[in-house]
Amino acid sequence: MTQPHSLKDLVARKGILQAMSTHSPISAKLAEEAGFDALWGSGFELSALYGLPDVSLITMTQHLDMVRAIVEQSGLPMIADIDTGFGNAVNVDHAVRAYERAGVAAVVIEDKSFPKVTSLIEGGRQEMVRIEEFQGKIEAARGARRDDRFTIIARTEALIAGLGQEEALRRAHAYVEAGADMILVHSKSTSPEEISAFIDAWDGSRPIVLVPTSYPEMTVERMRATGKVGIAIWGNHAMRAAVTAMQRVFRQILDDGGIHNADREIVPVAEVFRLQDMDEVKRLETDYLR
Ligand code: SPV
Ligand code: MG
Repeated sequence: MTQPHSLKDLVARKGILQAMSTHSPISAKLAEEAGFDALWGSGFELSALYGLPDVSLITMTQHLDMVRAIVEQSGLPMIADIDTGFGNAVNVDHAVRAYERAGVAAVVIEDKSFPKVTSLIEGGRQEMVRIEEFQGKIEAARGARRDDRFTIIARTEALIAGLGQEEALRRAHAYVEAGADMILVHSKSTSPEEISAFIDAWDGSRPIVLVPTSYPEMTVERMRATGKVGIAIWGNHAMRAAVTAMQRVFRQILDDGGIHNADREIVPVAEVFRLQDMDEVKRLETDYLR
């Protein structure tokens, strides 16, 4: 399914959009049924799905293949996490063309150097590229898109790297100057104060995108009250929910020596058939198998 969504227009119309993390078409379908506005094509979740750390090991092809499979199964706008853009501005040009063709609504490009290290890890190596270099990447992304409704979100890791508010603001302004449609500012602080200080100082020239994984007191209501936040990304809750459920059920099956109790805790097979659209298979068989 192609997605002629304009995330920029949706934010302007609806206020804060809530994007749920996805790592598979089935997680995207569940997010859509639950009522989220958009999908986050998380690099962290896809890395975890492969059992790998989120340190630029997943290739663009692996991520794009999954994003394509998700977009085919969901009508929600997809915000693709393309990390550092898989290299320099030349790689960004190539990536943006490919992701736009795949039907995604937006990409997020972050200002760390390639290969990157996942943001929320304690003591992670957080190396940034120069501001001018990242401006070139944003300009390359703008130059590569065919439809200007395709939304380019510049992500600064200045707070993650411990460089402070002034540097985060300096970078965010420089990225707007280079043509970013929105600014994602990430923080691993466990209280919302660091992000609140950034938002207070922000001029509001572009909507802010937040991923409040480490500061969960930042609710949608609180974000709305700032008048400056456009998108809330719930960054890894699909994967963490899946891990929680599998750990619980796997343990129970071993403890019980059978599936008799676990079966009461999980959806019936019929629910998976529904998500796979087996009714459509039955219809096709009825109509065409002769
Ligand atoms: C992701 O989900 O891949 C993100 C968010 O980029 S975080 O893992 O918090 O950096
Ligand atoms: Mg990521």
